[in-house]
Amino acid sequence: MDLKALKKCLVDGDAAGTTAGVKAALAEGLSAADILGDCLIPGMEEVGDLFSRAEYFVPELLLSARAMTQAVELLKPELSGSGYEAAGKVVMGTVQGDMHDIGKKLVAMMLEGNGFDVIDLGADVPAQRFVETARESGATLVGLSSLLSTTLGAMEDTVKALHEAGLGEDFRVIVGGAPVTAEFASRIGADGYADDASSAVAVVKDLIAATATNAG
Ligand code: B1M
Repeated sequence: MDLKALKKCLVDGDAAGTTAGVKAALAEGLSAADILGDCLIPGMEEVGDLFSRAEYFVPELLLSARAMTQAVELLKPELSGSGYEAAGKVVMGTVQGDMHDIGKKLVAMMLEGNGFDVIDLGADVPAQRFVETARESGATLVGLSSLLSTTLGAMEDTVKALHEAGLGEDFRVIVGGAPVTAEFASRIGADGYADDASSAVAVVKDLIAATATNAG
């Protein structure tokens, strides 16, 4: 499979070509992580660069996003294995005002693949919905995603609402997304920060292990 051709399909917003390319790459034995890391994620970065240079506009972003979403769905079975006991329950979502959900979906899939039970609330999620879902489900960890610098305030408000909701001593919040930094995460009182999906899994595991150690 020519990964350059696959990347071009994604950048061109050709969903049929992208899904056919992903199927061919999987059939040739490439791993989901390699297809994502060497081809699809750099492809979306290129789409963002084209948008920044005003060569692409929102319709082109939407076409590439649709192709990426379909590709990610195809990779889901490999990213999220099944059949083992849940390592913990996590609520995930993109904060209010922000419609970007591809990166958050990837984080959710990687967590599922590592044995976590994930409740994915989608995008544009109000703070109170995170609070209510965490309370009703008994999840001990919430993951918040933001892709817009204009929704970092909603992320801060959501972290505050979750910490003020009295969800228990073991409750933790992690944050991530392109404009989020470790410094910002710590300033708004988040318990963890990760800059990509695989480090998010490591951070979630560490936070849950630390609360289990403290409890023991
Ligand atoms: Co928009 N958009 N977009 N967009 N978009 C960006 C984010 C932008 C950087 C493009 C640019 O200008 N270069 C820019 C934001 C600038 C800023 O605020 N700093 C931007 C803009 C401006 C906008 C609009 C305002 C455009 C407009 O209407 N004028 C508008 C906003 C709408 C809204 O949300 N209210 C808008 C709309 C859209 C679409 C709807 C068309 C579409 C999203 C479709 C969808 O998600 N279903 C879209 C897209 C596709 C993008 C780009 C091109 C690609 C985003 C993406 O999917 N990346 C993006 C440019 C870019 O990122 N280079 C852009 C691939 C994905 C795998 O990466 O999401 O970063 P990412 O996730 C990573 C990490 O960030 C991390 O792990 C993931 C996997 O490694 N991560 C976490 C994410 N969440 C995490 C949570 C964690 C841990 C890690 O813990 C909980």
